[in-house]
Amino acid sequence: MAEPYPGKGGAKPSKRAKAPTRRAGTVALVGRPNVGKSTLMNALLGERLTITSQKPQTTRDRIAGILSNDNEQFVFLDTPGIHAARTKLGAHMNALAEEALRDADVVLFVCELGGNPSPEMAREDREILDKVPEGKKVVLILNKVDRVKDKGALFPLLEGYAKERDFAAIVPLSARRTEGAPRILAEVGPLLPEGDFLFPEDELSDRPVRFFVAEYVREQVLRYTRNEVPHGVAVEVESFDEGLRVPRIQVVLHVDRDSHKAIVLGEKGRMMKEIGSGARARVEALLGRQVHLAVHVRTTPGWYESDHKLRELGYARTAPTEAPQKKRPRTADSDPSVRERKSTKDSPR
Ligand SMILES: Nc1nc2c(ncn2[C@@H]2O[C@H](COP(=O)(O)OP(=O)(O)O)[C@@H](O)[C@H]2O)c(=O)[nH]1
Ligand SMILES: [Mg+2]
Repeated sequence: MAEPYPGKGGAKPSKRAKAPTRRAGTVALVGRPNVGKSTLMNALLGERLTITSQKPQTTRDRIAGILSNDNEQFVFLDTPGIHAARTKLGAHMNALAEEALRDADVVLFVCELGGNPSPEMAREDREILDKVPEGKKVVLILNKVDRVKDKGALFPLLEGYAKERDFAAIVPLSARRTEGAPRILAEVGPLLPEGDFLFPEDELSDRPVRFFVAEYVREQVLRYTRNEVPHGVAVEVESFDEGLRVPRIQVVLHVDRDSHKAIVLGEKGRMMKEIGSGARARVEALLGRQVHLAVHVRTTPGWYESDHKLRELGYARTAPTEAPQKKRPRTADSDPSVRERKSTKDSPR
């Protein structure tokens, strides 16, 4: 009698037909400000999704970046750097990061290396590591290895850091170059819990496009301004008219003081022009289509100290004092445009 299923005789068809295990989970990128968390997230996603800069406290929110392959879905959570907060905004940022490191399935703990790194973990790093609950799966990322002059110094360093915790893996890399990304995915994949995908597989983020529009404007402000100006800036998308052939986006850039307004506008509005066109290019790259972007500047003194304003600007969905809640990123159909772009990119034309 002919065997109904190809392959070795004897095995039960149900076993052979079994689908491979699917895994999905949240992976929080945490660490001090400026160690390269956002750069690493973009390297992992293969997209310049989140904003990065040379200035600390660039990331103010917890932002999910989603990467799916056939059997694994990584929901990376980029978080603000944990720091000594001086404002309500700062406290809120720390709370977001700490919530992410408690709730995520896996933690990517990012440290940076300097030219002559010490084999001992810095106190500030250790303080963050101490916040990670016992038993959490932690992968240690030693970023910026390109800066280490004597690569031989890496061996004692790996040994020293390994004493701090039973890390699932230690990966030295340069997030600016993307070669390290496959290694991280290979280490983290098996650590993800078994289960169904948390998001549709073509989704890139849990955030709506308008969130990234605001971020890309802020990124340009970070790029062109100095000192306290970038920290006193918040961006609000007032309207987003998608019905037009070229979507029209109106944005308000809140600054802390009138003197900052003059700086951001620049001579004859020149700086504002640069900020607007830089941000527009980023939005167009994300959406894969042309947009019209108009940016207006408004003085809103002390917005970062006002609970009301923070909420209005989207920075205080969870009050820093609230008890931590087990939270999965939003699964609502909140970001059709980011998703749309992903699928067009993957399709043959
Ligand atoms: N030399 C070097 N610089 C890096 C590397 N990764 C990130 N950076 C830089 O470090 C700065 C902070 O990066 P960012 O991703 O914004 O840090 P975050 O605050 O931890 O999110 C930026 O200027 C990055 O270009 C790296 O591998 N090597
Ligand atoms: Mg960041």
